[in-house]
Amino acid sequence: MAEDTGRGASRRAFLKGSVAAGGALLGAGAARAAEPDPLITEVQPWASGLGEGVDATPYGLPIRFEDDVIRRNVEWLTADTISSINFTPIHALDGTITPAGCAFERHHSGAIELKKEDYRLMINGLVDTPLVFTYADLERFPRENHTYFLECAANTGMEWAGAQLNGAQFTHGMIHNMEYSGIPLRTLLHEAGYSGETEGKWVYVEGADASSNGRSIPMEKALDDCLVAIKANGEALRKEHGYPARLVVPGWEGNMWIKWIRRIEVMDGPVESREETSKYTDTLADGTSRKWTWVMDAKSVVTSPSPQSPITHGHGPLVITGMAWSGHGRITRVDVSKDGGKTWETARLAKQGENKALTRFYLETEWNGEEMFLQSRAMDETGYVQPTKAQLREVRGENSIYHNNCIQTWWVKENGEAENVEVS
Ligand SMILES: Nc1nc2c(c(=O)[nH]1)N[C@H]1C(S)=C(S)[C@@H](COP(=O)(O)O)O[C@H]1N2
Ligand SMILES: [Mo]
Repeated sequence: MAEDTGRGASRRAFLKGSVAAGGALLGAGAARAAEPDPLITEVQPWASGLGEGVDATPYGLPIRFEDDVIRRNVEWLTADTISSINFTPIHALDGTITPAGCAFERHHSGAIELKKEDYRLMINGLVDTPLVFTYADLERFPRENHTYFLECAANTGMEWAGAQLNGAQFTHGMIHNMEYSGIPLRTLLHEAGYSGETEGKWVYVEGADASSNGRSIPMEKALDDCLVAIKANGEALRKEHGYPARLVVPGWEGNMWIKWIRRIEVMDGPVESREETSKYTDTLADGTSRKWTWVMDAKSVVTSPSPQSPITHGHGPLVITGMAWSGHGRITRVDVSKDGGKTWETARLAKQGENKALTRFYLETEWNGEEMFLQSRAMDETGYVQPTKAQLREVRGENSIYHNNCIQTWWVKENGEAENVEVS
């Protein structure tokens, strides 16, 4: 009881403080208090008639007032809409689950429409019993549910040489985080008689689209936590995310998460297809390239305030929020800096970090109109600390596109607007 009373008291103090600050600095709060507010004193149209019936929205979309919370693309980045990418509006979302309707898409040859009835998944190569599964077959295997982030290796790739795109959606929006229901790849490989006693040390996975997006995955990962997912966030995968089935490769770069997955070949080595060698590799300062970089290192970004989510409410309490993730496991801590990395405060994690999934962080603070150089710095369970841009450049040079997990800086100005900048 005593504890409850204590908490109530401090909560009241906080609210009182916030009203006082608003009134003193803006005058707006005081003016509203003096005049009767018609939104309170008068009967409003929405209270004097009927709302829509329950049959108006068999499958609902967000209310129209939220119609700017949409995927966007960067025109100069996408030559056409077929081999294309768009970005999740992370600046406007909260929590960790990305709604499928605005989760970014990346296609090498467009999004295809593949009926469940026409769906086939083949497992062949170095297995005892090559098999073909229909969609109905897949539904009869034991399923698991896991939430994972998918980050495109190119996320933040335009920022290597300098601060470029003005918005978290564009700098960090090639990511989504969904709860998948799927069959462990291990289960299907064992069903096909894969025993581990063959030369089969790799799987080559490909999709049903024209690009096929073929990728080689070491058997260790295939047997560990990969899933053939048939649902995301509780519902069927959206067409653009690989309906009716996609591969989930937890913590690994997005291009390996084969959509519309149609074939898994067990092989004795990697295929080294065009797209897994000419792309998604990191060219270093001396011109040599790293061969495979599968795991997405720990990373974070402040989503609000940010260029597309400026401070509009004046001085006083401010909620700084963002998200953090690591392909190596759980996020254990996120620090926030307001002065470009000179000093740090530890943020509050909304929930304990989940394995290879987004973690939401908050820093409740007071803002009195001073400019800030806002940064966030993620740490994961391996002890890894997200590097600064300078630290990353020291190791990687500036020839890279992919795998940029550096600390991001937003310059929040005195008027609450924010801009993508670099601090040295
Ligand atoms: N079949 C197929 N799978 C694919 C691709 C593709 O073009 N075809 N693109 C890959 C890339 S590069 C990424 S980043 C992710 C994007 O997944 P999303 O569209 O669900 O965001 O899918 C991967 N899987
Ligand atoms: Mo990607």
